[in-house]
Amino acid sequence: MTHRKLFTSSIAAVGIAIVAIGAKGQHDSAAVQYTDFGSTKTPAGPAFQAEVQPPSSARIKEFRIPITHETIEIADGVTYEGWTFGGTVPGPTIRVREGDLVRIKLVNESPMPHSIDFHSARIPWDVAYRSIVPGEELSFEFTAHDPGVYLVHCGTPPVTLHIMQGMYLAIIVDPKEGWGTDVDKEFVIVQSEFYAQPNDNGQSLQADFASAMDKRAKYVVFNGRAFQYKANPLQVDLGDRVRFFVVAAGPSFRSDFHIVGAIFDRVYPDGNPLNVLEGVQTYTVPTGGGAVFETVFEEGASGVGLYPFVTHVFADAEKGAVGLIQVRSPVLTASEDPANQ
Ligand SMILES: [Cu+2]
Repeated sequence: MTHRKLFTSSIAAVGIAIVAIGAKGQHDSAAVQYTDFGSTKTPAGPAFQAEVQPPSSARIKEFRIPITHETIEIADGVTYEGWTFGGTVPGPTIRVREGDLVRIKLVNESPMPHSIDFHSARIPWDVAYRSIVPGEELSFEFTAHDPGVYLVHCGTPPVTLHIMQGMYLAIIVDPKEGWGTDVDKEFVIVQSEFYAQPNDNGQSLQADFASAMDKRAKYVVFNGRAFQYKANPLQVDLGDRVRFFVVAAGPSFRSDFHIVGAIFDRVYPDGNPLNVLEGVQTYTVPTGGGAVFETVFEEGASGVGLYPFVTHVFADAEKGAVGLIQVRSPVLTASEDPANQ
């Protein structure tokens, strides 16, 4: 699929508003893109939408991020009393370009104090990342100077609790000159873990802080739910170059990211293309870090078939951090054609 098709569908899908300012015909760089994550929730069923679209050309990007407390599904049929940015766990992926001005409006619609910490911003912690009380709003802005893929999380103490409750998301800052390759599909994978125990009414699970302090996770997940991409594989076509933006939200586990049956021809630690590794089997994304991974699925080299992606810390993969990529041929081969069965 081409970039252009992807971009067109993204505009329709997320319902963002691009508001031109200044004279008619002015270049896109004089536009403001406004996204309200209270009204554009990331689809979470049947699996959290992992595929992401390129950033718009607007040089100013504004995001309204509501904080809410929600009952979320963290494994098949297992619900959890979580805390969210934008109503989902993880929260919505934010995507901007290097040099963009990013304006954040955080709105606390929950019954307790929370905050937000952007690893992509160079900004005073005591001003931008302070906790806000129920009903309070906080606005700040930063210029996205540093390309990469970063963790965004709640930093209100105890931070372990606020992260394990689900308060994290990924922000992608695309390099000014692009990533250097043309990809056909891009996916965001946020790894995190849940520490859970039954709640008082026995309906849902709730936080188990003692387990969190012992690092005894109940589930380790990609994009908020155990095994969701095993049931609903990520779909790519034969011949596709695929880029993965991987973030390890923790609160305490890293991600040793690996695709069974594939090799990454490039990995950018922290997502900065100045850091480039070639020919990588497994790369560790540290807790609180991110990395960009690229591979090609082509005939004779990771061709048509199924490819598990895991954290190669297998005790964590057994708890849910495993998914599948399905590589399909746009044209059926003789053995796949039902007419030949
Ligand atoms: Cu919080």
